[in-house]
Amino acid sequence: MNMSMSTRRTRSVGWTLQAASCLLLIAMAAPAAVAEEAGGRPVLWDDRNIPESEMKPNPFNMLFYMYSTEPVLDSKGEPHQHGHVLQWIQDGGNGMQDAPNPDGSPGGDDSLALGNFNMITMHGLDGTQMKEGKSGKWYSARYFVPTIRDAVYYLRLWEGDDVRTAPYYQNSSEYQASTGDQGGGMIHISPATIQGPQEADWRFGPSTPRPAAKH
Ligand SMILES: [Ca+2]
Repeated sequence: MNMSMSTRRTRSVGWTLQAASCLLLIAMAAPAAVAEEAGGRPVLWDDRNIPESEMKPNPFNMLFYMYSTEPVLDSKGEPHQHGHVLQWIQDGGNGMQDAPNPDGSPGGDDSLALGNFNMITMHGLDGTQMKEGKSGKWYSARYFVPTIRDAVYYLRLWEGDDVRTAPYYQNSSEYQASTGDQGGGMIHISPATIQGPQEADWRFGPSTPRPAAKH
């Protein structure tokens, strides 16, 4: 990577951080929206208004921003299409990325994250959110604010815009964070390691077919 590319990338990530801050302020003033439910947890999108019922203060002073600066490749070896979706998943305690349920919800002891969002739409990384394109890059439109003190999280990227029908998924496999522990497919977010903003650049493992529905 040459210097100009590096500078551009740094500016791009800086821009998205500013955009995320603006969106956070807008969201705080926006009217309530209806949340879906999945496995007993509300489905909250990073780029949509937060329902008033889910608006909570930042109890543990943790802000977590996430993205992929390298293209994530799909089952065909091509960059993922914009509009594909990612789940931000909380491990239930067994330390494993359990396979999803046939309906696309987190399986095993896992569940969607508790906080201000748990679903992310891939929009590319450069400039405004782009609905068209196949960059395989994404960023969270907001900082994640967890509403529990300690938990371990991971990402699941689906090859489609609906977790109920997307044919393949990929789990996060590695990350690079600004501080705290480094690497692995799962990250521990806790006041002991994060105070204020932190960010992580994620990579993903191989494509896996979605589990078949049981009859
Ligand atoms: Ca688990």
